[in-house]
Amino acid sequence: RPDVFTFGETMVALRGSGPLKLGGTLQVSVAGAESNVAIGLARLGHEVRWAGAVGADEAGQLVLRTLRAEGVDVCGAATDPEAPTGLLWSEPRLPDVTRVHYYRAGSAGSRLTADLIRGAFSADPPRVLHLTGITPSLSPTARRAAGQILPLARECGSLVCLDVNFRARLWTAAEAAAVLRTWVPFVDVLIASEDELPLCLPEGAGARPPLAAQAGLLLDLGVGEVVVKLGAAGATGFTRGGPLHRPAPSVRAVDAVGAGDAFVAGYLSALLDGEEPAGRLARGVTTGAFAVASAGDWEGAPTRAELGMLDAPPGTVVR
Ligand code: KDG
Repeated sequence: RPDVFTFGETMVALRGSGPLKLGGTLQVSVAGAESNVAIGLARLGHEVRWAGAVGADEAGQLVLRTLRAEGVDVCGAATDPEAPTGLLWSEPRLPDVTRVHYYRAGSAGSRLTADLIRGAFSADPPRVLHLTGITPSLSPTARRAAGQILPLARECGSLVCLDVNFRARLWTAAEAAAVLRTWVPFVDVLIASEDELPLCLPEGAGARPPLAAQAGLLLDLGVGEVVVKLGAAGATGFTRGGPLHRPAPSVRAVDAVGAGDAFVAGYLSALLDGEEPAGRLARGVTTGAFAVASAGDWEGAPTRAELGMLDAPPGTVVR
């Protein structure tokens, strides 16, 4: 069975080099939180299946060709003849501030259905199901697809990993919380940034208890591991065994977009290899650092042989 099954919307990504309103040249690639994770895992040698819908257009071909080229199984992907592939423009506005503009309302990816996702999952249930909080924000059908796969994953013995990935441009915090809270009982590994974690807490948990107390509430609800991504400060994992912190390797920051997805890929890779939480955090912050040090969401994801490269002193030439 595949190591990981994931699904969601993957779009064409157009990346400018400065303010978009000034024109200039764009670099064309693809982006989607779940497919970023899929590529990160495939580069590390894992067997990964991605499902989602693309339009019957050149942009959809670019998405599928890219995923295939990266070794991601797309046999569960569908082409929707009635809607276009979504589009994302990213604009590096300041050295450390990137603005993202979505053109995805009504896109093929947002119209993914429960039938499509159930079929792709059931064809060969994976060891790990990975999903994000972006998918339920896309449309009622996408929300149903994600909601229905959770009990199925439990039945099939797949471990469930959820990355909250709250996108304020797509829905409100109240809408997100109403959905994510109902998902928590099905989640084994819950990954979030510090500001996203409260979206998963039960109603009445108070405005914002301390981080360890938030994690404690989630562990009490049956989550096995709560992992909080802290950006340049690294990540902290909470399990019944207590908290564990791992600082991030320091790198020259080029583009932080995609770092969270890269972290998830590294974390799950180590989990699939049977590593303990400390080893999972260590690989997560390493793959996250690769993403920060490279342009693009997934392009800089390391292979297994490259994982040790961050330890090389500045000026190293590998011959
Ligand atoms: O995590 C990076 C993602 O934000 C990017 O790839 C696009 O999936 C995306 C989204 O919905 O923002």
